[in-house]
Amino acid sequence: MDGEARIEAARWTREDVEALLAAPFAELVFRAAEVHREHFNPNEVQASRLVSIKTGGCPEDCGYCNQSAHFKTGLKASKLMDREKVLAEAKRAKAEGASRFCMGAAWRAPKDRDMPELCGMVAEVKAMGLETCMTLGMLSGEQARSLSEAGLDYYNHNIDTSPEYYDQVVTTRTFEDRIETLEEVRSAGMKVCCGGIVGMGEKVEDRAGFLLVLANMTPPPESVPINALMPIDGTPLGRSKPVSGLEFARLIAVARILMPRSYVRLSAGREQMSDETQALCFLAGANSIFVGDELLTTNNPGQAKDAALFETLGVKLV
Ligand code: SAM
Ligand code: DTB
Ligand code: SF4
Repeated sequence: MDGEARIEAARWTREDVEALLAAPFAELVFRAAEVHREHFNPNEVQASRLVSIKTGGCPEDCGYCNQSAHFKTGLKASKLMDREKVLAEAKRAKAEGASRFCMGAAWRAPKDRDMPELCGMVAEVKAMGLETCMTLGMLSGEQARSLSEAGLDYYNHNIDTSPEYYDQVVTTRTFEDRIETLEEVRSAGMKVCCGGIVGMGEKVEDRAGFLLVLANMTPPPESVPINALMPIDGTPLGRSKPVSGLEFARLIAVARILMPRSYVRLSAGREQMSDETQALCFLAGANSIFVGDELLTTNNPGQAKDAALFETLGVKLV
């Protein structure tokens, strides 16, 4: 069977995903760990570093986000970071062991006039020997092509939740808008980083719908960040009920089984997770994290804590 036919044959149904989400925990994690070992070294975890190159003041109303101008979160907005500062951050990330540098901007979409500067950042970060990733909001085909030509390896653009729950979370754009940008990213030849958030008051069916869309993308995203909501005071979702460690690990296991060859990233939320929950997630097939002491605007465990955890687990960050 050629590659394309194999991908076609591997389409998942809603029933498949719901059955996995309801499976006995030990069996599920065991199967996920088996799938993980078939495609990856289970003792290696990929390390990405985030930096917010344009913070706050965003016109979108994503109900989880610290950076939306619609909510009073107390965050100070700033303009696009100077290239020199971005490069200094990338240098630090590399020295601290990150292999990928992800630049995030609080925009609905980049302006065409910012593209040369953004492309310059990509080229220079790449020349430092880091993989490059950006997340800037929606892209036109032309913008996607110029980032790709500048050397951008990955574009992050999350679907965040199920198509059915999406308008409860964001009203200033549609689920379909997200898919259109993802298609532009693919057509421009970049790798796709696409995932979402749990703990936003969604139902189990929404988690199933969310994973189903990701798993049936052809091909599935190379990188799948699963974020636990970082609750932000002042946002509509700031008081949502947190997801337990076991529920989170279950989701990781299902993502691993549905997308055997993708990097599944244990993303936002590690700050609130115990070492034991994180270890369970790595056993269940998570094989990527954000390193460093901050994400975009919120906290992350940082180098000393992570070094101790990975030493204990015998896991190498790559
Ligand atoms: N503005 C761009 C966009 O929305 O695509 C890029 C930056 S945005 C902050 C990137 C992703 O971060 C969102 O899609 C969401 O999945 C995640 N995120 C934002 N706020 C979060 C929070 N409070 N907790 C967990 N994840 C969050
Ligand atoms: C993703 O899925 N998670 C990252 C990255 N992509 C851009 C962002 C997490 C943000 C957490 C909240 C904050 O720090 O503001
Ligand atoms: Fe803006 Fe992105 Fe935050 Fe939504 S998630 S408000 S688009 S920065």
